[in-house]
Amino acid sequence: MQFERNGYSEDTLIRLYKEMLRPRMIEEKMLVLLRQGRVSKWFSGIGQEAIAVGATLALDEDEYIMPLHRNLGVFTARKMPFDKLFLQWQGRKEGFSKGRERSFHFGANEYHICGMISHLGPQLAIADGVALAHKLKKEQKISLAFSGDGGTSEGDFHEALNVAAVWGLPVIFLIENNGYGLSTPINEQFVCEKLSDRALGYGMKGITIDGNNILEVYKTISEARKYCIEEQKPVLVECMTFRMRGHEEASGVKYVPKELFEEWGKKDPVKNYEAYLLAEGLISQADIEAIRNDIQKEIEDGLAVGFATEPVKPDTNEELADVYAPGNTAPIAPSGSPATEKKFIQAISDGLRQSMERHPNLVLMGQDIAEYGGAFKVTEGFTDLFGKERVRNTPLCESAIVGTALGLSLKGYKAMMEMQFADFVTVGFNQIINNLAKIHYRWGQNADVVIRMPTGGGVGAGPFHSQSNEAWFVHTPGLKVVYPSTPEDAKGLLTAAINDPNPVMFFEHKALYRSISGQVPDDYYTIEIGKAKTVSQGSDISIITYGSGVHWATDYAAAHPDISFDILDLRTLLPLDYDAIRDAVTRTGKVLLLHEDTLIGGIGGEIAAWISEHCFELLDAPVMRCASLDTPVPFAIELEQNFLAKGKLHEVVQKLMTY
Ligand SMILES: Cc1ncc(C[n+]2csc(CCOP(=O)(O)OP(=O)(O)O)c2C)c(N)n1
Repeated sequence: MQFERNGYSEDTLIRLYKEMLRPRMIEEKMLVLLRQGRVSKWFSGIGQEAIAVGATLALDEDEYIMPLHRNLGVFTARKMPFDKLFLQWQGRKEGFSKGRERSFHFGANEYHICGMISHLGPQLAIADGVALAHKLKKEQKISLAFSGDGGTSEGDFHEALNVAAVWGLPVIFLIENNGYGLSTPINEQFVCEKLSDRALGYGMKGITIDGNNILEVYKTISEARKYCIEEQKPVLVECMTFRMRGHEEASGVKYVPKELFEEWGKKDPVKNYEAYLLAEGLISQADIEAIRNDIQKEIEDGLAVGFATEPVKPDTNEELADVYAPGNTAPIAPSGSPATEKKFIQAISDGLRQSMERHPNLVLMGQDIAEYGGAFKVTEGFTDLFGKERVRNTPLCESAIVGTALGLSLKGYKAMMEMQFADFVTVGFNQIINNLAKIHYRWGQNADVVIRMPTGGGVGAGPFHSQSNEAWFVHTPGLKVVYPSTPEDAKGLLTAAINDPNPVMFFEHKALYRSISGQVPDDYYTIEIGKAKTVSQGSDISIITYGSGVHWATDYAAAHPDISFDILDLRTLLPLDYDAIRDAVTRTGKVLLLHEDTLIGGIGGEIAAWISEHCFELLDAPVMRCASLDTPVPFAIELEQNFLAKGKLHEVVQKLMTY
């Protein structure tokens, strides 16, 4: 192996050595503990240390890194104390994730490390968001995200690189090409000659280097960093290396030809670099011994701390409390200004505009939302008011934009993403469910993101522009799900969602956009998330509903004055307002749960279960549900009318009345 000194000082050369030796020695110890059953799972990076260490040391300490499961060297080079790392791997409360995460699936803001989720590819777009924050603040900084060779086959890889290229983001995408993705060799993963060739397709620079040569990695990443900052562009760096152990320790290496271990064993990054330093007279055997002894001591001390701590004692209240980030969410009343009659959609636009004025750190992203004003024109005129930096058209890539929103949040920004239609959330689903929703519980980072979801049917738009998919998100701890039915609520709940430091799925029924009007205070105000509203009090039947269901219920009640209806508008589906639900049950003893969503697995089932568990004595009849047909949403207007819950309302009301 050929090492080029490149004028690096002796200090730098020795530092690189020490930092490469630390993860090697820690891993060797972990493998012993693993065999003794004292550590549960281990993904080895032995043989790949030069990449994690060289890249980390080439960056400033306050530049975010998005590492993966073989990058212990990132964590150690950022000087995370070994004792705390060991506590983390043991699942102890004193680790980085209070025992909630395993192996390398954690991050820490003070070390500027964003922890991975198992799905690998989603890491990449988070780096886009961090880089966007740097760009907006005109900071001379970059972010760096890792991918394996296998991970490059994920759509997230393509989306993240494309967004970075189109937006001119200073990101280094670093591929560790170690020959295998679990057992799959690279010739079954991709057929381009080099993975760095893909850069050309995104209009960015790509380079392939020897990932086992620490000086080559350090120099390449240092230069790439400079390039990213000066040119405000991303770079793709492919580091050739080899996985010297199994995918994870339990899985073995039977499928890897022996010759490869021999060949790559000769290219060991630590031994070769050590030999170079010795040959150049930069280090002596005695120095090496001393360095090894120091690291050994650090490991032994850390293990002693780790073994002395007790297993975590579960505290259910704390577990539940950490699902959401704390924040001041007290409602803000309008300051007595007049109210104006506004359509539902104007109220949303109003709330968004006033939030942009109130929060200079709020960035809007979505397809066609800039000059065009969005598919429904919610952001029309916004670029004139706030500029294209803060009102951003995105390429067609929902997953990357949700990831970018999270990256912005890491840097203290707020992000609002407009899904063009709620149906398209499926292609951003993973980032929402697994990254946004879980990140605070996992390692204390909040996701200050609102996703606006134009939703629902009734407009003859067919199966992919009409769905009600709110229940998918209600089932995901960590999200808030808000669903207003009136213009006043739409504005006040949207401003509240943007204030809230947590991820909020904000549903806007498209059929209400221009059909519903109401008085909306002109001033900025917020309405508390998690509070339902009694639309009318009655004594015969309580209809518990939200969104378009509120209008169906009130229309039906107006047409049937002989029945005394109690109507509760939930407004927030997660967290639910159980007090208001109980009050509604108390008033009538007969409950009808109404939603446009289909029946099976809809939120009506959840509320019905809660009522039967907690309000059984208050009931005079079984809780009944009125929901749409369990089919996809059909196109033909006759079929759609047949599908929608509205058409069944009369039947269910009669059933309940005659019970
Ligand atoms: C979306 C997803 N699919 C499959 C897996 C299972 N899995 C975990 S790591 C891995 C291989 C990854 O290979 P590569 O990206 O080359 O990284 P390496 O493990 O070689 O460092 C697979 C298939 C996963 N974690 N996530």
